[in-house]
Amino acid sequence: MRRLLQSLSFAMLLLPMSTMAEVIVEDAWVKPTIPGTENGAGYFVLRNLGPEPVKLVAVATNAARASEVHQHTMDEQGMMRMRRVPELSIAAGETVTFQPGSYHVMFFGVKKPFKVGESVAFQLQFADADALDVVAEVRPLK
Ligand SMILES: [Cu+2]
Repeated sequence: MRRLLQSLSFAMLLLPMSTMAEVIVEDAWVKPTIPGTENGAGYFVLRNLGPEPVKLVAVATNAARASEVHQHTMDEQGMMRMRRVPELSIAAGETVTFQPGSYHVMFFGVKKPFKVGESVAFQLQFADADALDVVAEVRPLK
């Protein structure tokens, strides 16, 4: 029994969770903050290349007082609203695009204005994969 436990834990050392989950971020950018406002938004393409689903559960940054994953939705009156997404599941092989009018990272209380040409660093945190550090370029809205 003891030997079985030892070989089990050895096998687990050889196969850490982080080698199973493989999530990548591409094309990260944030829009410039509007003068006089203190909220910002960030966008990117999130790809789950691994064989297991992953769950995005938090965003951390030093560039703002708080940051959250948000989704834009249409309400019954046809108005665009946004709501916080506490957990975003990404299936194996799935790509989720964060873009204006859809998913975005919301920055509350930016510490200094986001200006075109500068960059904003943040970290995506997953329930079941290693955190991803992202550096997003500030780009004008097209
Ligand atoms: Cu938002």
